Formats: sequence, structure tokens, C-alpha cells
Amino acid sequence: MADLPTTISLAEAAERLGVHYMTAYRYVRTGRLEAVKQGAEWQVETNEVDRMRAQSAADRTPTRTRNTRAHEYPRRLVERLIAGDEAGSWSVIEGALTAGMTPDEVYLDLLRPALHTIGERWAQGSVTVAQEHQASAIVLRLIGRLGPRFVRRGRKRGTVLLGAPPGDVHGLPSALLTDLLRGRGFEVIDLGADVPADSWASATAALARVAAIGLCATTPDNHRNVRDAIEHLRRVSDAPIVLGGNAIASGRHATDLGADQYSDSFAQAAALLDDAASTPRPR
Ligand code: B12
Repeated sequence: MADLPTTISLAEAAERLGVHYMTAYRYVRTGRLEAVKQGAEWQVETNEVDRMRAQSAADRTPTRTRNTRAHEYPRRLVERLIAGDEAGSWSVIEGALTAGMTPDEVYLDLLRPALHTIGERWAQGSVTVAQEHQASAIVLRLIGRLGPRFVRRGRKRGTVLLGAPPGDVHGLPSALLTDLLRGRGFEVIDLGADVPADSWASATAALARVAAIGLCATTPDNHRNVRDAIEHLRRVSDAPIVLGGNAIASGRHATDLGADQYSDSFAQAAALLDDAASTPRPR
């Protein structure tokens, strides 16, 4: 019969791992080693120490190093976000960047999956609403730190307007998409979450020219508001409207709500918006 895991102090864990106490503490803060704080002491399960020892041995095998680590980043980020640890979350991202992940990959292969996992755990009841809110606030701050890495100099390829429909509080998808598009040379105006229908129209009318509009619809059963925003936009602009996000089931669904195009991925959304921006329209 397998031994049940027992709990040891962080100092003992450091000894078993053959590292200094401060190194083990850094592993905890960056999510590489799972530990629970009891009073003033960190406690670590012995099987977690075994896992990390096995991991370190695998990491010493050169061909496996990068993949093994890349696979670990989302798990470590989820852990730090749920713990409400902003500095630790940033350390995970810095580690991923140092290991060669591009800022695009950090958004698509690290932040996006981490948000999905947090959403699943919230739905299962193992993450509280407060933890989900705190994690979202941290992600917003991480995006703030990563944003400058997407800035591109030179002539812009057109202005894209982004945001979420009325009644939809999910502002992170448009914040992520903003940077991804800026990295591709677009000027992007992000109106953020819960944009009233008439504000979509007034913002568009106030701009000299909008090449394309991207609507990020995440909240379920909010279709009337999506349709309403699109109707208001149509009154002031002939720019193509690309609709996407968790709440939109298919291309048919998007066109039924009045949009021109649909995509279920940011990569494709960028290509669609690119097409829309470079197709000449009568002024
Ligand atoms: C963070 C979050 C919140 C935060 C929002 C904070 C913020 N500032 O954004 C808070 C806690 C406030 C919140 C609230 C709610 N949430 Co919420 N939330 C999430 C969470 C964890 C992450 C959302 C996110 O940013 N994802 C990252 C983006 C990048 O991923 P994505 O949406 O899949 O985007 C991809 C595609 O959809 C597409 N795409 C996205 N946008 C666009 C736009 C365009 C133009 C295109 C072309 C493509 C495209 O490309 C992306 C990349 O491939 C999700 C979980 C999840 N699966 O996403 C739940 C989730 C979306 N929430 C959910 C729910 C139910 C709610 C609430 C209704 C809960 C409640 N009862 O109050 C409220 C909404 C209230 C309201 N009136 O809007 C559910 C929706 C379930 C469903 N049936 O669809 C989810 C899926 C959680 C779950 N697993 O159940 N939420």
C-alpha cells in the first residue's frame, strides 16, 4: 500500500531538495512548490517534495527541459493567482518570458488557459467569487505590465474599436485582444466592459475613421444587449463588425445577432480584423 503523504516544514523540504531555505521559499512564492501556511510556518507535503525532486532530475536532461517547464507555467500561474499573490504571478510570467515565450504566447498559452482553469474551478465551487475577482484584478495589472512589450513603432494599419456589450462585465478579453492587435500594428481603442449601446455609437462617430469593430461577448444570455449595441453601431458606421467570445456559439449565431464576422480565437480574430482594415470602403 502506498504511504500517505505527510507534512514537513519548509526548512526540512529545502534540506530534502538540497537547496537553501530562501531558494525553497522562492519556489513557493513563484508557484513551483505547493505549500500551505500554518501560522507563521510553511508546510509542504512530502509527495510534493518528491514531485519536485523528480522534476529537477527531468530538468537536468537537456532535451526535456524547456517543454517540461513550459507545461508547468499555467499550473503555477493558476496557483499564484488563486493565492492572490501578484508578485508571485509576475515571477511566473517573467520566468516564462526568460525561457523564451513571446508576449503573444504569454497571453494565449499562459494567461488565457489560466483564466479558463479559474473559471472551471469557480463553476465547480473550489474557487470563491472573491478569489476569482482578485485573480481577475491581478491579471489586469499583469496586462498593464506586459502591454508596452506589444507597442510597435511606425505607420498604423488602421483603427480598431473594441469592447464588451452592455451588461457584460468581462473586460479582460478586450484588454488582451487590444495588445495582440497593437503588436500587429493596429491602433486600438478599447472601450472595456459593459459599454452602453449609445456609447458604442457616440465613440465610433467621434473617431475619424474606424477600420473594424470587435465586440467581445462573454456573459451568457446577454444576446439582446449584443444585438442592441450592433444596431446602434450600424446607424453611425459602415465598419465591419467582428463578434466573438465565450457567449457566441457559432458564425450563424454571430450573423443572427447582426455581426458580419465571427471567430472563436484571437489569432483568427486578428486575421479577420486585418482583412477588414485593409479592404477599401467608400467614404
Ligand atoms: C474573469 C471572469 C469573470 C470576472 C470578470 C473580470 C473582468 N474584469 O473581466 C468576474 C468575476 C467579474 C466575472 C463575472 C461573471 N462571470 Co465570468 N468568467 C471569468 C473567466 C474566469 C475568465 C474570462 C476571460 O477573461 N477569459 C479569457 C478570454 C481570453 O478567453 P475566452 O473568453 O475564451 O476568449 C477566446 C474566444 O472566446 C475568442 N474571443 C474572445 N473575445 C473575442 C472577441 C472577438 C472580436 C473575437 C473575434 C474573438 C474573441 O478568442 C479568445 C482567445 O481564443 C471566465 C472563464 C472562461 N472560460 O473564460 C468566466 C466565465 C466567462 N464567467 C461566467 C459567468 C457565469 C459569469 C457571471 C454571469 C457570474 C454571475 N452569476 O454573476 C458574471 C457576469 C455578470 C455580467 N453581468 O456580466 C461563465 C460563463 C458560463 C457560460 N455558460 O458561458 C464562465 C465561462 C465561468 C464558467 N466556467 O462557468 N467573470
